[in-house]
Amino acid sequence: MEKSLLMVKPDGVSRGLIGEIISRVEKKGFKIAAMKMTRINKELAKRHYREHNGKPFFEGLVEYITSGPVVMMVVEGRDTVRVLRSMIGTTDPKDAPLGTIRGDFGLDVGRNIVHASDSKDSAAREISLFFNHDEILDYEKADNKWVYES
Ligand code: DAT
Ligand code: MG
Repeated sequence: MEKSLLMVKPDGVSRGLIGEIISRVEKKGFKIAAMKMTRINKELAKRHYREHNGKPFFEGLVEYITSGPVVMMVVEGRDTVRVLRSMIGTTDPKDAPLGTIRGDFGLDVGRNIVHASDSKDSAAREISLFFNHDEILDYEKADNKWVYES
């Protein structure tokens, strides 16, 4: 099954949205294969967001993401990368559809609550940035036979 990295950013943690976000992921049928609360250091933040290095918002983005604890998850299921991106909504929460995490809870592109990998390649890179192999757990969810037809 496909894996993606989902992060509750410092604003999501501070605003008490961890449970809400985990709940949506679980209710959708996904498996949480790994999870931790941590504070990202500047170096790791810059590596994670390397594609944005040099953009006007880069420094602010690194400040924001390192400003407090985050909750990191490896989420596993069918088409996880694509489905999680649609569940979080577009980058600017003002434009994100209601029903998405960003659309329901945010108003500022610089405080958009969650991160989710945007491709399978990014997912593999980002997961290896934040998790060791032995932190990603292999177990079977009891509801799998109801979430998937086959
Ligand atoms: P996404 O997080 O939807 O993948 P992205 O990869 O384009 O979006 O940008 C990474 C983060 O950078 C995004 O979550 C919030 C911040 N960001 C992007 N564009 C921005 C902008 N124009 N002003 C301020 N922050 C921005
Ligand atoms: Mg991105």
